[in-house]
Amino acid sequence: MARVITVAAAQLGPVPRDASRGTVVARMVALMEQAAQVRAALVVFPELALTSFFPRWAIDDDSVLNGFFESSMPSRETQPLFATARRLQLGVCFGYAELARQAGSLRRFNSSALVGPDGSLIGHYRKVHLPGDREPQPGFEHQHLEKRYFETGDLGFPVWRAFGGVVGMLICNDRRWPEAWRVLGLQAVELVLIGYNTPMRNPEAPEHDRLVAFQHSLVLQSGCYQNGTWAVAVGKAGIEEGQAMLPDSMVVAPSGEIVARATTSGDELVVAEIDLDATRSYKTTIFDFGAHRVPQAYRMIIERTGAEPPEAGT
Ligand code: CDT
Repeated sequence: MARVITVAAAQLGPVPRDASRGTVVARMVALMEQAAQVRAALVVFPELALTSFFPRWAIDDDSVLNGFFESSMPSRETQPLFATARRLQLGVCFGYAELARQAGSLRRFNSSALVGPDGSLIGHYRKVHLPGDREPQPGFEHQHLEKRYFETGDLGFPVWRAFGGVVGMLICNDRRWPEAWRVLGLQAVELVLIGYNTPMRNPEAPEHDRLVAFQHSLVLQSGCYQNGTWAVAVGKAGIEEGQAMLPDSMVVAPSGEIVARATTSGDELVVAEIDLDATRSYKTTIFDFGAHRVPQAYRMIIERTGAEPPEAGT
């Protein structure tokens, strides 16, 4: 039996540094209204959706830095996202900078939240792969200081039973690492929700700049195909505070085909009707992990080469 749902990638155009949460949340609510009109079950927003991509700046003043973080979720300012989800019976996923108080100390993560159509929090993920630097790099027009502002996510790569299927989240740079996809794939993931902020230029390797869009779709298409899953990938696009950010939000099928794609660099809803059962014809044939994947052979190879063995079953 088909498990068909409509999903929407809610691409955001630039968010200025001084944009209030209220203005960004209002833009997000407008996109949620559009998603409800096409009867979407789920709308997905970018990484760090609520603010400008602040890791481009070296910020030394903690009170300024804290202004980009959420110390509770929902908060007074983000509550409208939860209320709108409930009012429209619409799931929502969005990225935000998380300031957590754990065992008396403050911890910072690059996180995403998954909210159900009843407005309650289904799950929460903390980004594992943090690109860029801890210290500002001399001569770079824009910094990429995620290592300065965030700790490595400590929640693993969980999946949730939601929206009629098995759902996981990755955040931006995570999508470039096959093991992140595979840990989700080993849990039979059927829909991966991915927000990103991808600069069009990488001053560390300008020779990659012409390939930014190609490598973005390459990892999404291969991650989906090799794990028999759908993905919704959503960017913060356009020229944000003088820095060009990749648009190209898309929905990718378990076949690896792109089924819907953004056509602008601004706020735009990219909609696709997807059948979660389309994952079956990959998970039960060419990528039937139980039948064809041989973890003990990987272990043997790793032992022979002297590398650290992975956890059992991974
Ligand atoms: N936000 C994020 O993770 N962006 C990275 C840029 C890496 S270049 C320093 C990405 O993988 O898209």
